Amino acid sequence: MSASSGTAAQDTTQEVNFDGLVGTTHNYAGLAQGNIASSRHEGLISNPREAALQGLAKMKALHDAGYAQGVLPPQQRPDIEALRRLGFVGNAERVLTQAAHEAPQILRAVCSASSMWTANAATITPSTDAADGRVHFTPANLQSSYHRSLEPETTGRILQAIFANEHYFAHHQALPTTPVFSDEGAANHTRLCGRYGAPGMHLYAYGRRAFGGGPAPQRYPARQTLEASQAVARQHGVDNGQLVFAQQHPEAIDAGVFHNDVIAVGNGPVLLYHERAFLDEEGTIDALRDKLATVSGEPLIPVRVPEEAVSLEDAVSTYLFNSQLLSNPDGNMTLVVPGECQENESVWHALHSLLLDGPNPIGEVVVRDVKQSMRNGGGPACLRLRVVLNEAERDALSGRVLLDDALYEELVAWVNRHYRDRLALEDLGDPLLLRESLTALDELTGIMRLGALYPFQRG
Ligand code: SUG
Repeated sequence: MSASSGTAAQDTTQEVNFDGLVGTTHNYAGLAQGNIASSRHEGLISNPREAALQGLAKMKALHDAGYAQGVLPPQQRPDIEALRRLGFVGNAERVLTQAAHEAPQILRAVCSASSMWTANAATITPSTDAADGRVHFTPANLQSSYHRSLEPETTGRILQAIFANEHYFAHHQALPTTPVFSDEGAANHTRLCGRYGAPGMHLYAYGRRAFGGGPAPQRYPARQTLEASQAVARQHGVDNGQLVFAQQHPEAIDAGVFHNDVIAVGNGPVLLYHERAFLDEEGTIDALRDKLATVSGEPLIPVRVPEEAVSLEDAVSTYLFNSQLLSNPDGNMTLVVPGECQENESVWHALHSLLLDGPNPIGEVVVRDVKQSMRNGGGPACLRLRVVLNEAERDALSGRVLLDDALYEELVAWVNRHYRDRLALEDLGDPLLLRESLTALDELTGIMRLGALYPFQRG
């Protein structure tokens, strides 16, 4: 495994994957409707330390292979301010113990470590594709679920702290928090291109239209609306010629594909997808082919996985498509898949026969164990937010957020110092857990040089 920044010698643009550090309260609360793994594992004892170390090990492996790797800090959980907003009063410990007694379901939600899945943190447009030549950020409102709707405010603050230089970076408010503009961020957005530094094509996948009706899933919620995707593209000033909006197959959502990144992944000119990812497969692929050719001169390389090779059910249980597809200097690509793919015979076979031996640039498969996250429906691709940056933009980053050996060692030691290796739902109301979490976060902002990020640090 080894990485590249593109083929043109003068192009310094790279994709930087910003992974979310798993928080101290990582647990299995069964909070996410339509996410089969989350429902299936409700009540399981979690291991926050192992979860955080698995995430860091993935980051380190990609860093060692030469890919640019970033880190995003977790959010403050338990979210005491969220409980106060719901009428719990007194000091933090009282608020916590009262919630544990009176509203254990709400307590679960305000303890979720769901900010680890940074593919849902925001949608990003690289400077090459934005009208004003800056990198644009819109935090996802995540309004489909209460526990995730607690994230956008802090997400915005974290992104603004890291991408602070206004000359290079532009930040937007999250879309209005209402079902019409339901937005789950980059998990439903894929940029296709030739070189990273050349203009690209933006595929926005949505689950339903808010206005005008049309097909929609029957069983599970569609978490992204067309109207939300259009608004984000408009905020970022992306030209119409660079946009394709495609509806997810409602049957896929009803089979547990709650985000498009559970059923498709793209990188460069390659789109790896399951035949039931999109409602109109042919129309979507044709539109992508035409627009990519016009925008970049690059032929689209669709890699289609048919139902007969991998069923929707296997795609959802193994997260084959929730892989990271990464570019290498020799023009080949590496696919980073979760361990579950290796455990499923038909998926493992398809990986070799269709992908590795097929007519496409995927030349290597790397298996990573992120089981603690997978049990909540978060694979390798959920754990990272892709930000395409040129050299000047990378130099303009604030804080210590690009992984190197020293930062990795410090973060591993920090996890080992502060994280529990066992957490049951009954432990969430433990005032000690709150104290441990705040101590850990306070130390983390020091390690990452991010200043006072969290409400408890701001008074
Ligand atoms: O929003 N799970 C997350 C998983 C997000 C995965 N992200 C991407 N596909 N990009 C969700 O469904 C479960 C939390 C719990 O049940 O404890 C949860 O929120």
